[in-house]
Amino acid sequence: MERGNKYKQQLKGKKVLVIGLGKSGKAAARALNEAGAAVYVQDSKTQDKLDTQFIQYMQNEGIVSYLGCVPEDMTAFDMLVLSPGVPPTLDYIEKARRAGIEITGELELAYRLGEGQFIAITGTNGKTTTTTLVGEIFKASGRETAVVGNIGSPVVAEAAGSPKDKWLVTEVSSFQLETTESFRPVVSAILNLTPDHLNRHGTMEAYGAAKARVAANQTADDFLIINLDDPQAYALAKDTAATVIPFSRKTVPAAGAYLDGSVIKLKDLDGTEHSICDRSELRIIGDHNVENVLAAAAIAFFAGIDPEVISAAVREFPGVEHRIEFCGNVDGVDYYNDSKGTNVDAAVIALKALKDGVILIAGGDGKSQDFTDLAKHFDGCVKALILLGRDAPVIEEAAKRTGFTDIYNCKDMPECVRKAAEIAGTGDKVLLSPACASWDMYDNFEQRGRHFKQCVKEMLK
Ligand code: UMA
Repeated sequence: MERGNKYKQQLKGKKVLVIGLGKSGKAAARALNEAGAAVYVQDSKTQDKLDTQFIQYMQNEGIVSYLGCVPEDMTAFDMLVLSPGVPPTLDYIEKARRAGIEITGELELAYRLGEGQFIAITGTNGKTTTTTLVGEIFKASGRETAVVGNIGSPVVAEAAGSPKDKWLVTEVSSFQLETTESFRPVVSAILNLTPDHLNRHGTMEAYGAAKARVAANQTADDFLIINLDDPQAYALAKDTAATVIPFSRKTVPAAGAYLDGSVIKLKDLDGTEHSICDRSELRIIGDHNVENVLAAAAIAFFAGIDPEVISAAVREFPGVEHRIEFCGNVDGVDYYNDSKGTNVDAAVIALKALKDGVILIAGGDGKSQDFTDLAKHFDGCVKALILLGRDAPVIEEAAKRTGFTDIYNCKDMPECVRKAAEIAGTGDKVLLSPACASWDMYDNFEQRGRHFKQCVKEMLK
């Protein structure tokens, strides 16, 4: 019997508690309900703070909820399905684990509930750009494609009941991978590995181990596309049985994707080479984007897509919102929205791409990061630093330690943008790349990025 139908049968009548009622939890609860499970839901928020439409759905379907509280008896359930933002180490979840209750996540559930084939892309940075580009290439090839996951749309909504010829191009986060068990993508990718989410994972080892789970169940028939130029990321290839395919800007691998001078090329397992395009033809800027293109080209190629289709899609790709997104020129100053720069490494990447004359707006929820590496990149690149959000003082301290003193503290985004406009001269670039999560001031990085763009737009009027 097929994977999805078999699992549906196992779910019938099972008592499943879905934890977290954001995008993932709501989609998981719906899929479980449709599969015939007895669904329960829990969220730390009270009912008045949750989606009214979904509350109505739960009432109609007789789904029991624990809102603003936790169930007293966790042993009453057969399985827990965690949303990615819910740490598996919470007390009541640990209690259930100790009682032998199965604990899984939305990604694993999605995998079990359908037949679709997975492409799974992880890494600290570049996931969304690479996933979007891979999605574009797959669509251009004529395959039935859904672009899902950490990128913003729950996997289970597209994967449950999916047929074998449907491709789920999935951005996967370490949070989602932490709870996988049998998840096995046809092609996986690890783009890079630098410190992030250490407040959740504790150590770099644990964070890396979560990322490595993307290839844990792959076999030699599957491919792991991995960054040869990033030793920490590349080390994660050691435990997989997948066929490992490197991509590199610096060396020519035996098979994989690489730069020959300025030409992006692919090399098949038998040594056959294919030119994709010159890097100057790309519409997205920076070395990091060359890496994203190398990874995307290798992913698509080893999933069986024609190099000509890859070449055309890569040349046309305009980039993604909130990633070094050009949002206008006001009085000779370029404004860039990089709200997705939610960690130090991402912000450094944006600084490197813009090179010099940068007025940097940063700050937010710093996730216990060390900002020294960010501050080290200011010299010769950043003219002024404008800070906002909860962990602004931590960044200020790191900047001052490196001798950087052109620092301004602002209370909100409009004040930041006004200050930046006041400081910037012709030819300068104002960059929002916070190096922090947005959660101290906004619901998510998209809302923060849109607010920045709105502030810029108002100056354009
Ligand atoms: N909640 C609890 N208890 C907790 C934590 C959260 O009840 O301990 C509840 C919250 O009250 C809220 C719900 O859980 O109602 C939110 O769940 P969630 O945080 O898992 O968020 P979702 O809306 O389901 O969005 C998640 C991803 N969010 C996180 O991983 C934090 C989204 O990635 C993803 O797009 C979405 O699933 C669809 O798959 C966002 C993200 O910030 C973009 N990801 C991190 C990143 O990229 O750095 C990993």
